[in-house]
Amino acid sequence: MENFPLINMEKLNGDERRATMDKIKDACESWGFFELVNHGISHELLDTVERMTKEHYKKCMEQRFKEMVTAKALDDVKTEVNNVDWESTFFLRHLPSSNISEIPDLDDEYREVMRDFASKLEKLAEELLDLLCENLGLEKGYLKKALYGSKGPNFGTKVSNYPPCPTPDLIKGLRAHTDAGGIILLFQDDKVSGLQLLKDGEWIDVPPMRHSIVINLGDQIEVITNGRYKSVMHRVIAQTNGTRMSIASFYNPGNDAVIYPAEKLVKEESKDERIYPKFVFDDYMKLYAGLKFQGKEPRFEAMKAAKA
Ligand SMILES: O=C(O)CCC(=O)C(=O)O
Ligand SMILES: [Fe+2]
Repeated sequence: MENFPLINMEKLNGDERRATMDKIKDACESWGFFELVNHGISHELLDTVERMTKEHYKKCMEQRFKEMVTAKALDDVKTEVNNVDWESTFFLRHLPSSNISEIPDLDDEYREVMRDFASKLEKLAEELLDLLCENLGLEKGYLKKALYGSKGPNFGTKVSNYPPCPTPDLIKGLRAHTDAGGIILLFQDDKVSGLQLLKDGEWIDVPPMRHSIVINLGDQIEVITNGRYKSVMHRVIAQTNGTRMSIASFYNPGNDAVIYPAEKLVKEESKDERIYPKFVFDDYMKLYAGLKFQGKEPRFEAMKAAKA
């Protein structure tokens, strides 16, 4: 088994640029996931985000999670649970407009740190989209534009903690799914593991690594690249020991963005039998809300049927 793809972004500036671009290409084609180091976001900022997120969890979220577990009797399940996840989360929206000031229970300092973190991640996402364009033979800016719509992308952060779970074989931290959107940037706990991706029928751990950012591709990138790059199923296994922090930021199309395969990536001879539909992103999201934990194929099929 090959190793999980690790990309050192510093090498994009030197004579190893070509090899690094190839590594990104292979990761996009064969994994749908890769891990970045030397991504330009300072370790100091990452450490602050991690410390404050963990403090916030202890102070404001942990007790609430325990109460939810008791209320739903999840601490003593005997059979598999398929309708809840063993996670404690809250969501921050950054674009098209920020809601950080409206989220209750956050210290001003934490709000400020998360704003700063989000703006750095937004830049990193756009830099990555251009690297993907280069590898795909699309003009610079193509993917950003494809996701833009009339008001720019939806960009948001899901802050999660996965507390220790007595029955990880019966309840998932997060059930298997592909992400609906564009490109996802994940800052995960450097010690407590749990994230796995499905590759060639096998669940593979995404290894925790201090100060790294894990990237994965969503359904929209699969559609726009006409399937050259695929969104990949992933899940979180709850652990019996330790609370796992994960901060996933979703760089998604604008609500009214029209998503379809890039002309350049659709072969002349297969134009009559297009596999991927054309649709408005918001329509896809409405469907995703109810079908998240099923494969993406029924979603693509439904979008095709909706147009017909
Ligand atoms: O917590 C993680 O590592 C992954 C979260 C995730 O896949 C999601 O929220 O879509
Ligand atoms: Fe996900």
